[in-house]
Amino acid sequence: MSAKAAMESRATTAHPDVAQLMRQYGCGPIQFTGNDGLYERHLLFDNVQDEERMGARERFEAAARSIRDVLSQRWVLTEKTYEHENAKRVYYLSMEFLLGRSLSNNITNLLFSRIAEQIEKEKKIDFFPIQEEEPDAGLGNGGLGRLAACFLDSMATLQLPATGYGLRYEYGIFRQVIEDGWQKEQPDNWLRIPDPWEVIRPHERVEIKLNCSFELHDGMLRAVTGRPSFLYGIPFDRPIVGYGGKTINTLRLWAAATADYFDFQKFSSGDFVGALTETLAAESLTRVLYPDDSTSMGKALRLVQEYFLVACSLADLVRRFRRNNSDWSTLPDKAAIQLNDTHPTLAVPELMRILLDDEHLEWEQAWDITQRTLAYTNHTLLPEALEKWPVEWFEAIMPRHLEIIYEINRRFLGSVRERFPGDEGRVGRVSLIEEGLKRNVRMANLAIVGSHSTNGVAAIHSELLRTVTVKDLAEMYPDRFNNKTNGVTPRRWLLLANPALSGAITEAIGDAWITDLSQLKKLSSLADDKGFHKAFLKAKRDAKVQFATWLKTTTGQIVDCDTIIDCQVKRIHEYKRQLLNALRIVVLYNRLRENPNLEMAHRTFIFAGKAAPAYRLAKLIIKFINNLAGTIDGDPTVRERIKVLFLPEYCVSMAEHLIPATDISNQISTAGYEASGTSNMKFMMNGALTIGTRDGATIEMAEEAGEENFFLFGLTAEQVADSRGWYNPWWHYQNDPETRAALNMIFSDYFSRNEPGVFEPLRETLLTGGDHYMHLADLNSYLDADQQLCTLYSNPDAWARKAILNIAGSGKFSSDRTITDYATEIWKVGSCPIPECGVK
Ligand code: 26V
Repeated sequence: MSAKAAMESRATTAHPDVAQLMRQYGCGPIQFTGNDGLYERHLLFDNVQDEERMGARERFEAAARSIRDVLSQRWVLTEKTYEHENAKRVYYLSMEFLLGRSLSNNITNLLFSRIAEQIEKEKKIDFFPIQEEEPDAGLGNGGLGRLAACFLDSMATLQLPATGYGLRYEYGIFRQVIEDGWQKEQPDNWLRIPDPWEVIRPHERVEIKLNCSFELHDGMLRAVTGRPSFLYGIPFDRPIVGYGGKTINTLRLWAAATADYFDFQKFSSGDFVGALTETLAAESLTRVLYPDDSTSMGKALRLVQEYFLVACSLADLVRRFRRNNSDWSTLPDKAAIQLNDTHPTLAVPELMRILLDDEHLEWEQAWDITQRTLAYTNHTLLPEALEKWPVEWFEAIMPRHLEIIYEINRRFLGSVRERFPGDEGRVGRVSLIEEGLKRNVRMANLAIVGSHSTNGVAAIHSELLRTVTVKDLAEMYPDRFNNKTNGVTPRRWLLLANPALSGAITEAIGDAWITDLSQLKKLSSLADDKGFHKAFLKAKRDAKVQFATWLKTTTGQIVDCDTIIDCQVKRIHEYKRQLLNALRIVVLYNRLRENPNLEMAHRTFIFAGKAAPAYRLAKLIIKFINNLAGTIDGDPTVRERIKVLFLPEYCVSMAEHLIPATDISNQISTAGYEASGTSNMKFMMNGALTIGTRDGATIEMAEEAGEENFFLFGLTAEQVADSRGWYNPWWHYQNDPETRAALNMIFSDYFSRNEPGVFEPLRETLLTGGDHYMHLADLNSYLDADQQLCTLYSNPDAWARKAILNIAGSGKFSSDRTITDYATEIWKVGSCPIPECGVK
């Protein structure tokens, strides 16, 4: 095929004409013409109001409902095809799905962008405020939840028969406001106004038995033990549109509900209000997403939430399996269940319970089926984040599951003793139960023992997991351990978020990259092409202007597009070292104060991210960044040259605006602590250069782009581990004048004139407490790498060259690649294409 013909055929794949598209979506009883007036009908009939009086919210709902109408018949056909084919299915179980907005994403994936543009023009509708009206579905804390959302996009795009299972939290991740520099949390009541995407399926409810009831005490929900009850799980389905709109998978979120006759006794004895209060309490189970911090681990209700997700999802998938199959030994050929972290690990004892108690299988067979069906992904090595639940809570809330866990453990420890006779130390370490005054169930051990696959999320992380964190278990089951380096969806994170750059890329290499990101490699040959440099630099500039305009209208904050935009956006955590970034800025600030004529590129340092509400030091780091920003702003000698911004309420939508505009991406965790990172990949594919440590997937990113195009610095994971015994932050304080000056400034209340002593805890973290995350050890090499970057920036062609080579090397980090690896190596699932109808 000639190049021109190839381009044309690609153009038709990505943008079929309206009639052709409408035939694809009119694959059921309703045919579409493309001019059906869906939007106008929804606007009028859903609101029963004069069009003049309709605001952005009504317009958003009408637009979303029209799009849902268009995809409905393919959604139905997708499920029908899976049923008919009796295909092996993937079930992705996750307590979190950080979806963000759906309208623009669905329009993109349905290939409706051009039609939407046309409508915008013809009907003089401004699409921007309508889009901005959609609340982010913030049903996740950070990386783990966003990864689950990217995976859903890739599974649908790859036409895999996959279902996501999660919880329908009425309150997602808290909203962050900054008051006086401090983070304050506010509830995120995102479902206050009904969500146009979800479809409630009351007839597919499932019934979940619990050995506890629920009570509200002083506004706190509590599990009351010893009073068995049952809850309904009500499914709320959301469409997941694969790119091209052929496959529409389902994300099924469960909401807890009680029967109307819940406490009939109380009801009939006249305590009408009491009975209803109990109903309200029980239905609160799925009300809120727990924030990712160690205090959540102390909450029994979180454990019940985890059980509820598992019990509802397994009941649902078992029901589906039974509709088409009768032989239980074929379950692993029909279902692959992926556990997103240990949060859904109760799937191990719950599946065993179903097979033993409901289906009356023998232990050996039930165990074989359970292991072959389940697989587990680990997302963190931090000891405080590894889930452990008190045995006494199991006794009270789910005694039968505890019994099963004990029996699994008895058999498992038997096999350990057989293999390592006399090694009781090992037995203690691998046991599913942590012994001691308070006995705990170790959820990671349970997940590893009860499944056939355990994977980490980047090469270094998988290696550390296998050789350090769960070394003894890996020795028992070496074949179970594998790596699946994370990825992100290029549809949301490049095509949709960065129209300027994706346009330039498509112009250069065609649009096949949208579903095959390895195509970006073709850009390497343009790394020295001045014309393409220009196109890249223009795209970056456009994205900066877009971002600055958006920021000004949403928060009022001002960004100068002529400065280097240098970002660190992620959850605030000591190991991610936002404090190291802040120290770098203090040193640069001091250099400018000491030598106002110093040549230094003008820069905007942007931070964004939420701190867990109970994580005091993380909240203090936010306060410090805000005070640093204020101090620099108030200093006329430097404020034209460096500016620090903390953007409140970091969320998926903010990331979509910010990442394309970024020049420098900071990925500076203490090596060995960031499992993978995924924002690092998004920045890379949007043409930012990375300054970072050799940690998580950043290592693989540098490999792909070439280390010479990366700005790596600092201790390696090995060096961090080896220096644990003797590392002394005082050495750096005493021997490095810039480090000492920066710290002295902080401790002398330079940044806290009106709040003396407020930053004292930073002294504890960075010096007296031993600087566990080794900020001071890496500060100098960070500054060196930073200097190299700034020098490079003064040469736009040299900068563009490296950025282009980064984009060209980012192909590996598509979640399509990650999911293909999961599908072939863990799930053994193939695609199940939905019949084409009407498409010529
Ligand atoms: C822990 C807890 C504890 C109890 C309450 C709620 C809660 C929620 C989440 C977590 C664990 C979070 C682990 C996590 O997000 N890990 C991140 O996973 C990303 C995707 O694999 C990865 O890129 C990041 O490096 C890793 O930190």
